[in-house]
Amino acid sequence: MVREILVWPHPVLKQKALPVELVDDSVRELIRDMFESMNEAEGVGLAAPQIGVLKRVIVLDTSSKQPHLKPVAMVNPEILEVEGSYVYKEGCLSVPGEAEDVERPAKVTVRYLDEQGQPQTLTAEGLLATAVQHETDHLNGIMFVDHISSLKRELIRKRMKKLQSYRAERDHDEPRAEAR
Ligand code: QAP
Ligand code: CO
Repeated sequence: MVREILVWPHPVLKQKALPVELVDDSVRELIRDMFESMNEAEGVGLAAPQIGVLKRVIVLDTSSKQPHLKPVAMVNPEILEVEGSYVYKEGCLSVPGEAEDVERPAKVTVRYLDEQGQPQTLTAEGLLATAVQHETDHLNGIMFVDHISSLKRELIRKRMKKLQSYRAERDHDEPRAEAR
């Protein structure tokens, strides 16, 4: 089922997600919903808090730009090692229409549980390395806009407020007074 993606600065996006105790059918259903929601929105990554679920689960699919890589779901991901530096113009499905340069390590080694609950270790470079870091940030309440200047962040905050009020009106809700 495609789920609604929360728009920053929704308060849930500031919260820390909880570890998954057991990878059971409910977690596999969550993963399926996350893939469906990410694919519908044409994203390369999605974290559970973005659909309002405060669990440590992320999905990634950079195969459009890294054709040798397959979509992957990670439960309780932990970045063990990082190396180098890489700048990528990042976006986020929770910050629609915005993109800004973010510098992060170029290469990461991440340990996680797969959909069967089996521990896995993956070393990623390029877009996938950026995506792993962007999505694990979400599990700690960190957004890519927390990595840019406060001036840019506040401009984006204003545009998100306008977008939200436009959407509310379109959906026949009341526009928020301060955004009118
Ligand atoms: C995170 O972001 C990411 O504004 C995933 O209008 C970003 O999939 C990982 C998207 C960059 C690595 C590098 C954003 C789609 C998708 C938008 C996304 C939009 C439509 C963002
Ligand atoms: Co994001």
